[in-house]
Amino acid sequence: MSTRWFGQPVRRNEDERFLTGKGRYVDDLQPAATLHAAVLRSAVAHGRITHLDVEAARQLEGVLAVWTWQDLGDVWRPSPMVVPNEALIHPRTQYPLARDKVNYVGEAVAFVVATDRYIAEDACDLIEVEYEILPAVIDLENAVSGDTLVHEDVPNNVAATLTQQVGDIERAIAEADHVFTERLYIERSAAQPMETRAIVAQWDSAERVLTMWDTTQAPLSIRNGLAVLLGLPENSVRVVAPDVGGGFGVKIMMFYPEEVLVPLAAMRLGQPVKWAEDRREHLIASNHERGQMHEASIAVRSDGTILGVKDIFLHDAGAYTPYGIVVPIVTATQLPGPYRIRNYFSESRTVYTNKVPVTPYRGAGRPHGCYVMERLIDRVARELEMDRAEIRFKNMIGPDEFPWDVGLTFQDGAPTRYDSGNYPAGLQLALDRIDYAGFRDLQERRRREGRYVGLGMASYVEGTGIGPYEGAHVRVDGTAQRVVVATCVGTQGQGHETSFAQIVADELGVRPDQVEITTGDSRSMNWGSGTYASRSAVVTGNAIGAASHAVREKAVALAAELFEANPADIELRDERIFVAGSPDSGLPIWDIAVVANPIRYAYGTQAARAIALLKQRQGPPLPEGTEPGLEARKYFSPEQATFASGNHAVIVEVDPETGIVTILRYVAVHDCGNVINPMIVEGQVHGGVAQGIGGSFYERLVYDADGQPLSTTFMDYLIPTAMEVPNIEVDHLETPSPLNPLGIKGAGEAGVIPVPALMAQALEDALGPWGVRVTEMPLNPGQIRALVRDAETRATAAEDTR
Ligand code: MCN
Repeated sequence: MSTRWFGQPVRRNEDERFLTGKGRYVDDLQPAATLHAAVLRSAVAHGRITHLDVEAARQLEGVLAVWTWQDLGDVWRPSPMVVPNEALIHPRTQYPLARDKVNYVGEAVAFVVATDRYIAEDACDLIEVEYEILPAVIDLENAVSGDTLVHEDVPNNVAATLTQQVGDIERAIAEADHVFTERLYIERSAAQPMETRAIVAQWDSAERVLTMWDTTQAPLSIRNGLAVLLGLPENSVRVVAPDVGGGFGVKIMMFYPEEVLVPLAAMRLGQPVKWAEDRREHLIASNHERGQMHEASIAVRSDGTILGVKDIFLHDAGAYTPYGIVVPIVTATQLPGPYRIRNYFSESRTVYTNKVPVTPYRGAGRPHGCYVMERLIDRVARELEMDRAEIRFKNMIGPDEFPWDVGLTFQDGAPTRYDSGNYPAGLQLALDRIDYAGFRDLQERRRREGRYVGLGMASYVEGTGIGPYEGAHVRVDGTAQRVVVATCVGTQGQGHETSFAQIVADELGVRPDQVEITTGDSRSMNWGSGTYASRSAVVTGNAIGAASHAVREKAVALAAELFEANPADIELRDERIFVAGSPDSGLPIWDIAVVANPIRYAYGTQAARAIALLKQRQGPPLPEGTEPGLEARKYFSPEQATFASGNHAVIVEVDPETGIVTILRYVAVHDCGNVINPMIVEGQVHGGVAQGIGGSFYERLVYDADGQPLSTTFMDYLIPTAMEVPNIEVDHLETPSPLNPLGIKGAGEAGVIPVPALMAQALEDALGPWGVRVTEMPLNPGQIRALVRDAETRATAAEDTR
């Protein structure tokens, strides 16, 4: 019996390496004579550099270089604007080292290279730097109205105003029976991968080749950018992302200053240079996300039909916009979610503040959009006294309404057009799993015991798998009896070595553990862009599918010739290639790879029978028009995003005295089209939900009024642990995407998206007796307790006036 690997919960090929401590991370690399770098960072949020003296640092024994901006020559250029947009009229990107002004605490001011990290850090302490401190722009609303400017030439600190609309929102509002408005806030948080950022660079002056090992999610983009910046041919720069301990978006950036400074130092000093970020640096100087303030209105009929949504919001960009306005675009275009919204108006202002720059972090703008939409629906349900599930079903796009054009332009410039899905079925499944029908009884019973439980539900749609393209090279190595696959996406824990191998295994009739996937090495593929936007399964997966298929066709053609059979009758299964009906008479696929390489079989191999068969033929060793080697390279370029979706439901218990929330049950119904590996997808959903729980209750990046970050260690910035993350029950719904041959949609970010929305609703439900209203996230126990107290005070005041 042959197995179809696609769809199976195959154990991960990479796990043995990780679980036995054999992973190879950047900080594990220690080429001979490696030097170590450290960065002096701004201690003030906004200031002019009035004095900068590095002489004492240069004199310290063991120091090889201390650079300020003046030492960088031509390389002192702003980092590229990765995703330009017409609406972004005031783009600003960061220079590798600040010149006369700093714009956030953590901005790089000077760079030191020494024989060890201790000396490099000591040298940083010897650098004299003085600032004229300027008022800091911290609060989002003050930023747009105040006189204080982050960049003097950007009026009101507004980098971009983006309007997206469909239908006629003013008419919808005028015709509505009710219009409800909410002010909603989501605070900053950040990815916090287990492995912080790290770089090792080595310059081979004889070969004139620069090799950089980097925790980046986009090795090819970094390679291309570095080649331009350093004036080297592209193939003289090799960027490798080896094992990477999580990225979640924060490692997609191009360029962080160190990605320029470390390779430059390696070239100039002629010795390898290493820089590995510590956690404090990561918290204060690697990019953040979230941070939006919305004022949103929903227009409805009395029966709960949504007529339109209007959303005006401020997006905190931090000090620079290296990733353009991708995050607010995603928020705006994904806010309508699975609902039939014919009239929609969104206006975002992207606002500079004196904080760490904002670039996409898992979910990339979607948790905020989902939060706003779901909060609005909850408000309608409450005001109209409707069941919250019923109002959702009433307004959901039906399974027969695809393709559904939301009428907006997505982050890739293509239409936000949902390709397939079944949103009501997903919600129903989540509600059945969590026993929504029986919940009111449970809630009543618990309340009688003095316990407060609440249920939440939330739904989202997620654009995944955007272009422009990715490629793959698939080669059967007959001697090693392995299939070797090169891609150029990076991997940070997503299990690509297994899920991609499953696609290959099906095409070539081998096992996934016989397929070796290389990711993240710019030498193995020349074109591609990276791992982000939950795109690798869709884009690389389909490129791998196409390349494996091409290899299969080549093997079939060769075998047909050897067996004097019709190609249509050739099958591949269990590592063998044979004429249908007579598997025993076939050959191992590995032998076909050997005969596909006439040079190799000239040296003698074990594929004797295949060679003998081949020699019986007339003519050249390979059929005419056949290239040697059982290998192929293919690319896949999707025309637009494919839209995944999901529905989560939760039951929480809240202690009104302490504000502590316990998650009693968590159900995630997820639709990412055809699932390659359900176990991996479940892991992806689990990880996303855990980060969503962090963003709902624990993770908050706090700045004081002067722009000093207060969350600079894991004592202050709390990450949920296994104690806080409940058992997550995952169910898959599979509505294949019609936009790619494998019918896949992305899965990597999904889990995180609906969590704050869901938790807000569950909190309100649990604290129903107090009439608590949730308008911001995250909420810690003190804030939840304060919400209860405020509600009590309001109730007492109302009593008194009566
Ligand atoms: N998959 C599948 N079937 C599908 C869709 C996906 O089996 N229908 C599998 C894929 O083959 C892959 C994994 O699920 O093994 C995730 O695939 P995909 O959704 O394509 O996401 P990417 O591989 O492009 O990864 C990026 C995505 C993003 S954007 C963030 S952020 C994120 C995430 O993945 N960061 C992660 N998941 C992460 N997981 C870990 N462990 N670490 C991170 O940094």
